[in-house]
Amino acid sequence: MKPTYYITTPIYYPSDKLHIGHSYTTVVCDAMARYKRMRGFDVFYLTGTDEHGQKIEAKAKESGVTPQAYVDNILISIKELWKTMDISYDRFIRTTDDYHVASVQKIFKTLYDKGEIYKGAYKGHYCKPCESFWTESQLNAGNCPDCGRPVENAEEEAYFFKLSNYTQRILDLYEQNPDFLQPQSRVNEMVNNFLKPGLDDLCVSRTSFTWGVPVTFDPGHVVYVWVDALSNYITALGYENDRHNEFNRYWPADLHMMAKEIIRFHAIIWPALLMALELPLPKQVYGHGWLLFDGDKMSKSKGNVVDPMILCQRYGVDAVRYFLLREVPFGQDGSFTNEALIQRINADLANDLGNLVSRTVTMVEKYFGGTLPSGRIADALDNELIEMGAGLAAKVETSLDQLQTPTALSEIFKFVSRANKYIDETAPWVLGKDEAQKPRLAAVLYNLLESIRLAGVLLTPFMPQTAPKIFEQIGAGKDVQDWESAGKFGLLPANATVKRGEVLFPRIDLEKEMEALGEMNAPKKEANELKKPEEPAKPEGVASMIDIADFGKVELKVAKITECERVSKSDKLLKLQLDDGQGGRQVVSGIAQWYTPEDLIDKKLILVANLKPAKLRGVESQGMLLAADVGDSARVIFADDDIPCGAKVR
Ligand code: ME8
Repeated sequence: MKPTYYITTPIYYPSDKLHIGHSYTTVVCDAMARYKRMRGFDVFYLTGTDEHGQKIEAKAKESGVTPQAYVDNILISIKELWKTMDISYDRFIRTTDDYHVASVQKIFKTLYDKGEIYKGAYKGHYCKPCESFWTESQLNAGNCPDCGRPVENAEEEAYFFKLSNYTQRILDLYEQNPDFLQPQSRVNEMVNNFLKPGLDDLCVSRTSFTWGVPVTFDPGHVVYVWVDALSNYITALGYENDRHNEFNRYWPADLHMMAKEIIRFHAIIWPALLMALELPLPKQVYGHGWLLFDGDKMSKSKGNVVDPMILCQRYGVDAVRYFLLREVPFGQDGSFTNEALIQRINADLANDLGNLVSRTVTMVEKYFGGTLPSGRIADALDNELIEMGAGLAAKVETSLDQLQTPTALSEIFKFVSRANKYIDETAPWVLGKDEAQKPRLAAVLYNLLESIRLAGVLLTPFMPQTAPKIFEQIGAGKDVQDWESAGKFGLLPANATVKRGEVLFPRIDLEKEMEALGEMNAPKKEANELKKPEEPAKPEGVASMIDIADFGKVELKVAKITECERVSKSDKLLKLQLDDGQGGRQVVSGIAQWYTPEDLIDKKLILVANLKPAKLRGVESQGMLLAADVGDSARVIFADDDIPCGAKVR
């Protein structure tokens, strides 16, 4: 029996179009799934959509459709994207699938019957945009401490999961299974920010909205977010339902993959729920870094989304996949820029790989009419290439077994470069001039074809559309395309016939392309946009006008962030120490969802210096910093580094 490998992406919110950040996780998982299949594993790759909740309910209302119609519509583009990107998932789960809903209801009831869930009340104030309840003492001047917007009074009957009982068991889990949560830095984050201070019980039902899984034994309650969402990993396999039947075969999961912002839910709440259900725990939870765009986490709400569909249309699916898998050291944050993408395509794919294939195939056609003779003369010059080729699969395996797709690809491309260098060293065009050198020339070209085959096999999980094109051009049959065949140099039959094909990766003119992209991004000018309205009472989007004296009451100053850390037990708050040019001060700000402390240290920002101090989550805040609202999120307004601390802003 084959060993099994169960890998999952998060289930994505279908609240908007998916962006290149979602493609990142999905493509990494796809490469791993393909790799494991090639290595003989019985793979199950799960992805899907997380379709319930108040946000979706509100968005549907805004669009004038039912929530179900709203998610059905977005689902079409999500599935289309995964099809385009060649994502080889084995199942796509929607949390609105009837079997999932029924399973979640059973799971909730089981937890209740076991005494793991109890009824309580959620009292306080509710911030609608943040979907957060706040207690009186947490409010900032009566407003939401995260976004500063007004809140509504609220008290809600709710069920709670006894998460607080699991603090020690989760700590033990990390200690006894160092691989459970990776990379290691995420463990420190969980332990210091959440486990050491002690876990709070978790609100798991709501009555203030209806778009969710109904609680069977208490009408009016719907299951709240994480019990519904996290359970997808087991309901998709048939846990507590008859629709599917793979639970025993694939559970526990080998790998839950996601970016770092939802690690807490997967590495604390999920194992606690599974412990409560007395089910085995996943073998690994991996929190990769963020793809940053202009230094920000790219997200749907920030307006700086790069549409993966457009990128695939312009550059080809495999070029985009290659970039995602190659560019960013896995586990860390990395930048996405169109320029970097184009440079990678030109340097690695067009110049190195594409050229190697087209030069080699052209020479085999030119000197031998497309088929090499069997008589070949070897030379000591060949040894380095052959040895490197024979050892390549093992190196790629080592990297991939640690999820390091960038290292695996870098090894393959080192070999591709080595093969290109081999062409320069052996100078086939010189050998081709002398009939007596033909057997030597045949050996050189065979070594090149074989090198290309090895690279093609090992590139298959990453670039599933390019590998077959390579095999076709070099005449490599199915029997020399499997993973095992990459472990040996010399398996391509001597009489393989090459066939020149299309250029694999056309070179892109960087300057022209950047210009074209710039035009695509430029806001479209309406014909009447240039006409000024006659006498505007106030600019559009402005709530009320003030005079200069009103503005003068606000003291704005430039300050530098000297220290920064998360406020414990809060997902949203960061505590910043600022050099304000006057001995320093502490400010607490609700930006932890969008910035890590490392993003902020040493940056300069604009401080509202004369705001009355307030306590946020019990931590004193002396002022606030300026940030721009972008969709549902906030972006800090940074100041130039050469402006001195304490400089007045007016
Ligand atoms: O969190 N860089 O869904 P979501 C890298 N429904 N990865 C990114 C990214 C970026 N800039 N932006 C998004 C949810 N991702 C919940 C999950 S799971 C039971 C429920 C990827 O649509 C990354 O994998 O907000 C991140 O964790 C996920 O999308 C969040 O997707």
